Amino acid sequence: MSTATHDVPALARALGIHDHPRLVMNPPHPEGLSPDGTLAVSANPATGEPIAAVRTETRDSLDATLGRAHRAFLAWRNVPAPTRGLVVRAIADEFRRLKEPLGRLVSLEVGKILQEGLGEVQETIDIADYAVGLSRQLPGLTLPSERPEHRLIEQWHPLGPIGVITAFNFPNAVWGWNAMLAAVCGDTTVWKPSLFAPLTALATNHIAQRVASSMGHDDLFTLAVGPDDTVAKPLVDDKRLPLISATGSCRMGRLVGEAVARRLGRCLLELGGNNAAIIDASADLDLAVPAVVFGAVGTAGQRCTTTRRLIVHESLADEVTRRLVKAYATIRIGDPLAEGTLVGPLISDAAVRAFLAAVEAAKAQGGRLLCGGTVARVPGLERGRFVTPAIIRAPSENRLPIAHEETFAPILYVFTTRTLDEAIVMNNSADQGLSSAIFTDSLRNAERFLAPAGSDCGIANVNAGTSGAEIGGAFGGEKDTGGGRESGSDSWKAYMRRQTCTINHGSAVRLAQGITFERRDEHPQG
Ligand code: UN1
Repeated sequence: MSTATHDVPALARALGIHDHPRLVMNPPHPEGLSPDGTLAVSANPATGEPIAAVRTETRDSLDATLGRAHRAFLAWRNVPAPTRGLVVRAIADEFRRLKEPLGRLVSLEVGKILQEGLGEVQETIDIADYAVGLSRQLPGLTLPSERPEHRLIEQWHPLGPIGVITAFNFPNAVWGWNAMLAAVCGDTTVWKPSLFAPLTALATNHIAQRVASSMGHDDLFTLAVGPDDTVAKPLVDDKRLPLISATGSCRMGRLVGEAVARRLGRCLLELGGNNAAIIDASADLDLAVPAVVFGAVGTAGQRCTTTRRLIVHESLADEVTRRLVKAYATIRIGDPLAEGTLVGPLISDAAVRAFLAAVEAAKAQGGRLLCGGTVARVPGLERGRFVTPAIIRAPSENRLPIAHEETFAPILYVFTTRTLDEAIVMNNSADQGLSSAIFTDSLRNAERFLAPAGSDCGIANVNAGTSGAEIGGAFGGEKDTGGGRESGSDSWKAYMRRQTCTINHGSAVRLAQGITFERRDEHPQG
């Protein structure tokens, strides 16, 4: 293990936050919120040791932050979109330059392996590039007017400061999806990050704002670190934020959704997933098995797109589980920054407890534990939150109630089916509807999976796993996943307000629907 990779002061210097007024090195408290609530202490989940802390907001400072974000919006909305794109382009370049230290910080703070930490920063670079292209588009429509000498158009205007609430597992990229689109759309952002990842948030936000300020635009990106009652709740309730974009649990999403609906604001919710992959009788197992392994154990099972359920044709079930168990046996669990590690720690001791409890529940419900399901001992990292990824085969009648719960950990429940119809019903039986996949060499089965009566999820892949979406498509899901769409395609529309304009270039008043509104008894035209 190289010490340089764990050197937080060096990372802070590389990222330009070493003298940030909100950063506190060597915090005098264990991880979590300090007793007086003024510090969010971040820990390395591979060691349990605090690494640094970020000063939290007070009610007053939060109000001031919102005021600054709002004032910045009033100016930013008037900057031409392609000029806004130039700022985002410069931000993308800075993230390119700092990809390595920022990716390391992500790994250090939330425990994902370095490849995935770097991949996450790349995802922010990708969405920023996408946003730059969009800054020359943001297209409205011209529609045919029913009236002579009239024109009917739709245009898109900036919406306002956007509240962004993110989870620990993508502490950089999910902000990127929101903030980079918001910026080209003419909006500013106020970001409340997870208390598990305040350092990544401080660095990420600072990098973007430093670039924007150097180009003359202050307060485009603001950060509000703190617990839910002093930060998230006031954001969610604040009318100055016309849109709240929130990523996290279904429970959190319900609270946010209700509160924002009460003030008739807009919500963009990206909540949990209980994603399944189907392997049909024709599937190429050399392709399917590695894809399922990445989907199930990547990011230690802590993606909202993680493969949690595997639905296998009965003719292949034994072979698939045999190959999976063999593949799991080769997975190196350990320091996420060490070369060769594939599975890092879970985020917290509570996550480890939830993992163990789910495994116990599955066994009590008749599930057969094929491998893993224990705490993993990693030499030199005894206080790390490591577990051995579990594969659990459901009993023959496929009844396994625990599989309906999203445990944010690497547990793969395996079910067997006889027909594709049965498999699709099972895929769709989850409360959530985020991601899904089918592995098949049958064109007909692939198309049936994608047809209206097929997968009910926001993401449906063929011969590609449930996780690891590119930024170019819209990202999000149905049912308890919350219905929001972020990232690519036309997700930008959520960050703008639509205006429909009727322009009369004639000299007569002409009413729609053929209405005449005058005393003479005339027939309407057309
Ligand atoms: C999340 O887990 O909240 O598709 C986001 C993926 C990533 C994003 C996951 N691109 O797995």
